[in-house]
Amino acid sequence: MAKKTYDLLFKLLLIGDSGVGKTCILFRFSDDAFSTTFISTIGIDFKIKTVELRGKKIKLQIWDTAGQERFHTITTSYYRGAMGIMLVYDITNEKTFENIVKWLRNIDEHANEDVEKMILGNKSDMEEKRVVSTEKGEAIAREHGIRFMETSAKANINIDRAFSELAEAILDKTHGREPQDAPDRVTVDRRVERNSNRCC
Ligand SMILES: Nc1nc2c(ncn2[C@@H]2O[C@H](COP(=O)(O)OP(=O)(O)OP(=O)(O)O)[C@@H](O)[C@H]2O)c(=O)[nH]1
Ligand SMILES: [Mg+2]
Repeated sequence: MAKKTYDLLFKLLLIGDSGVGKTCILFRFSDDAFSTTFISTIGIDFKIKTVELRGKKIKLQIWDTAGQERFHTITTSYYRGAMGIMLVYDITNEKTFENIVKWLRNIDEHANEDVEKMILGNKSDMEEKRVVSTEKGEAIAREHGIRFMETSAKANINIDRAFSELAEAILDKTHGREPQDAPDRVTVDRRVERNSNRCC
C-alpha cells in the first residue's frame, strides 16, 4: 500500500497586480531564495511545500497567478479550487493597493464562498519608498473582515507566518476532514462520489 506522506492537502492561490512580488513571496517560502530580477509570470505556476501544524502534516499546493490583465481569464479559472487566497499589494505602489478592492470583487465572483482570505502588503523592507501606511492596510482588511500582514520576500519578513496563519485558518474549518487525494484511500471514495453525482 502506498505510504501517505501527509494528512491534509490545502490549495492556496496568490493574486494581485503584476510586480507586487507574488512569485518572490512563493519562492522565498518554498526555496528560501530571492531574486531582484523581475520575470513576470506567464499564466499560472505552482509550488508544493509540506508544513506541520498542530501535529498534522499539511501539503500546501500553492498556485501563483500572473498579475497581468491579459492572463485574467486563465487565472480566474483557478479561483474555484482554492481553499485560501492571498491578495498581495506593494506598499511602495499606491495603485496596487487601490486595486485590492478589484481583486476582492474577483474573489466574490469566482471563488468559493467560504474561501479563507489574507491581504499582504509586500516589500516592507523598502520603508523609504513606502506610500501605503500600515494603518491603511489594516483598515481595508478590517473593513472586509480579512487577515492582514506586511511582508518582505526580500528580507524574509512574515513570509512563513503568513502561510502558517492562512493554513491554520483553513485547518480550523476543515478539522477532521479526510485528505482529498491520499493514494491509499481515494479509490473507493471517488467511485462513490462519481456515482452519486451522476445526473444525466
Ligand atoms: N525590495 C523588494 N523587492 C521585491 C520584494 N518582492 C518582490 N520584489 C521585486 O519586485 C519585482 C516583482 O516581483 P515578482 O515576484 O516577480 O512579482 P509578481 O507579483 O509575481 O508579478 P507578475 O508575475 O507579473 O504578476 C522583482 O523585481 C522582485 O525582485 C520585496 O519584498 N522587497
Ligand atoms: Mg509572478
